[in-house]
Amino acid sequence: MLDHNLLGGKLTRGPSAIDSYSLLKEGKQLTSEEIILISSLGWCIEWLQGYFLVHDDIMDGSSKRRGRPCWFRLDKVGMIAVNDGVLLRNHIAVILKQHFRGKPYYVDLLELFNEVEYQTACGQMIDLITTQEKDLSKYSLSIHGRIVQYKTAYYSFYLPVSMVACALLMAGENLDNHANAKDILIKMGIYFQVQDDYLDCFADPQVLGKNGTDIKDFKCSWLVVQALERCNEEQKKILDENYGIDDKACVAKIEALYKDLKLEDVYREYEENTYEELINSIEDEETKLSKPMQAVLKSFLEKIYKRQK
Ligand code: GPP
Ligand code: MG
Ligand code: MG
Ligand code: MG
Repeated sequence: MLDHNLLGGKLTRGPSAIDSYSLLKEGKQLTSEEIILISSLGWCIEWLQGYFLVHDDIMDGSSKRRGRPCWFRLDKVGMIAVNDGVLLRNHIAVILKQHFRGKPYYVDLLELFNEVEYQTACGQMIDLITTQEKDLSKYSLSIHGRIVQYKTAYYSFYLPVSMVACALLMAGENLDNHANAKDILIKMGIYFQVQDDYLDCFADPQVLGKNGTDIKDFKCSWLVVQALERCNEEQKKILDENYGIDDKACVAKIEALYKDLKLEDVYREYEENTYEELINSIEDEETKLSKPMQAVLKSFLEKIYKRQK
């Protein structure tokens, strides 16, 4: 179960904790204890991610993940996957207890994981109930932003930096208040999920390691929101009649509509503008970020800019 659900992904979140810690220590050599502690924290995010994905794939009715069948799709697994997700989630507490029980920031770490899991589950809730209502008139950029801020940005971007900041602050390092970085991290998380929504339809499934499900699932994806803003009456009819129907021909009609509306170009422009805006706000004097924190944020941004999977 662990081999299937913890390995084989991009590992963007776990190692970013270690990179961030090194950058914030400004090149000072890490002790072997620090390396073990920060690596354990990095792995906690990967276990959290493993748990989210096992459950998310059931909820989204997905078939592939990381180039393999989703865990619940295996004959020997099925709905046992629900409990496996709970086990993955509970091991975060096991890891934290093993390595951090005696540290002054132990409770802060536990609270951080609880808070972020709660935010993610709230995002997942809005993501799912909007698909039940099947009402395209409710889909807009602002509801999309709300869903993705909660379901993705907190755990993928705010969590790694907060975790590292927590370990550093409590270890007595003189770190600037990372609250200023929070807005930027959330914006980056939204950008990351817009990429995920785009790739769901436009990426090669072989490269992506998963098949798109957003169209058949009636998701409030960035693509459908852009389509709604640009379609004429005839195209709106295609959306109304085919979006959210689990049928290859209906999905193909939506994909063709996205191509007609040139959403690939719209996305490319969004990506360029967002990248530039993020770099500007990281470097903006008004944001009052220290040079090491700027380096952390830039390294996150470079990792995701123009990603293909
Ligand atoms: C990504 O959405 C969001 C998550 C993986 C959070 C799941 C939260 C839970 C509480 C289970 P997505 O469905 O677009 O991701 P993907 O495209 O990888 O399936
Ligand atoms: Mg989902
Ligand atoms: Mg999903
Ligand atoms: Mg997705």
